[in-house]
Amino acid sequence: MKKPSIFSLKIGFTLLFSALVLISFSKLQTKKEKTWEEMNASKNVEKEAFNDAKYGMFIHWGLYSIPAGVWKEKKIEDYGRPAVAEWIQCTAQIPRKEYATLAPQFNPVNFDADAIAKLAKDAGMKYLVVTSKHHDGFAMYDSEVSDYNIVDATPYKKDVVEALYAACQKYGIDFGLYYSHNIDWMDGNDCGYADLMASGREVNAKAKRKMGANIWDPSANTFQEYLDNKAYPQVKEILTKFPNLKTLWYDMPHYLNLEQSAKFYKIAYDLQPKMLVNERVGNNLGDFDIPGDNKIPTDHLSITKPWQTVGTTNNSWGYKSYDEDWKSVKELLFWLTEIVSKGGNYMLNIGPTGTGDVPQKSVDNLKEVGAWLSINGEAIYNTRKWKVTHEGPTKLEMNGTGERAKHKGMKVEFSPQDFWFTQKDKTIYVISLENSERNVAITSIIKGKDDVKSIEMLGSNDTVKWEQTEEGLHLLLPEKFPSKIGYSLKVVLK
Ligand code: JFZ
Repeated sequence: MKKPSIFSLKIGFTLLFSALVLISFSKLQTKKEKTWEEMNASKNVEKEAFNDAKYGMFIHWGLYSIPAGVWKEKKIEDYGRPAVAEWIQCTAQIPRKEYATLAPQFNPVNFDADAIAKLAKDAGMKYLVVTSKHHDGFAMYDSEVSDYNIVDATPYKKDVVEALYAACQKYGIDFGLYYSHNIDWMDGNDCGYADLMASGREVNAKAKRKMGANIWDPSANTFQEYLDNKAYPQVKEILTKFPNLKTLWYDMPHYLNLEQSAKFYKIAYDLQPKMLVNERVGNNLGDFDIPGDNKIPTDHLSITKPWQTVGTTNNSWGYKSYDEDWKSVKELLFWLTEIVSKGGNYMLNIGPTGTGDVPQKSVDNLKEVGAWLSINGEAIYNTRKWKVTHEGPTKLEMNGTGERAKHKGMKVEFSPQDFWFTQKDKTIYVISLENSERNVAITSIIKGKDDVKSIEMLGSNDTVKWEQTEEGLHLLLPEKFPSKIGYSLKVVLK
């Protein structure tokens, strides 16, 4: 057989070499970092599922549940603001070593993860988010990164996040974690305040007030060392220990720069690419927005991302021993209905006590709302906002935790002419929170614009009598109402 000439060998090697270069370059290309837009856009299915879920449980639980709003016999309000119980270390400026003496006292023997997950289920909640580490820096899971955690630093020695994670899987409740990535009063130094001021970046009012920074007893390490040695590694470890999360709920990002927020987002994406990250990752890098705590947005039409309002069952996230100002069932139904009619999600908080009990009023009210949802849930879950969110005489604005606390013992009354709307395909759901009248008129569903084919009351087999004109719908409702509070109509359009 004729030997190949030098020339053809050279050609062969050149072709082989260029093929290798091309392959490695294309590999590099595929390795090219994804942009935030690409990572965010890859979660559209999960965003739709988030928009379908509508209602979930938030849990704030930690060392702060022991003092429960009181430090050295003085209420948190008498130290200043914020007055929510989980801020006690900051508001009362408790030195790190002194606050850490709570850890050996933490022995929540009454904690029952199964009961809490079942409560979420019975409450009609579709997901649950629990504080894995709040601003005090104490981890409620078995952390390898820091011994300042419930397994290594308390007599209880059990991983409550793991227990809740397993219980939620048992009841089919989607699971998420809260992580305070910027503020950490044990190890976070000044939570980046000095870096922020040195950077010359635009500083908002909260940042000017050093809101949330540990300025009374900061840790000796730098903020960057906190990020590198605690925050980034802990986020990686919770996303590795709990591999099937639906959402990661970062909080209070105000001092973080774009690069730091982007790193927190990327860590989440690389470990759980289908998990949604909330806007408090910072610098507008969230997959879903949070209009504010206990805040129902009035500008919901300008919110382009999926969004979620978080709310307390009284006026504190962490358990506060003397806060008995519980939202009534009717008020909770108002929050849920108003938020869902505007296209949002409602995540409602419980604050277990230092012994692991859930306040009974929270349990009772959540179960009542769950009973309402077992009849009216079709008007809430899997719906989207309609062109009209609400009609009627009652206008109720909810503008934040502090705001509501001023309306002590808030009474919410509505008229039988107050209606909220949701939509699914060619069906409009009409929700009322009063059932004192059988003769009602709905002016937003007009003949010639939204012609009605049929109307039924959810949970009832009785006939709804109706007539539609250019002025709207005139109805005679059945004598019996399926729910104690209000009712829902399923209005199918032609
Ligand atoms: C934060 C935390 O500080 C608080 O302890 C709790 O965890 C809550 C859910 O989140 O509080 C906030 C954060 C942001 C706003 C208000 C309270 N905000 O932007 O209006």
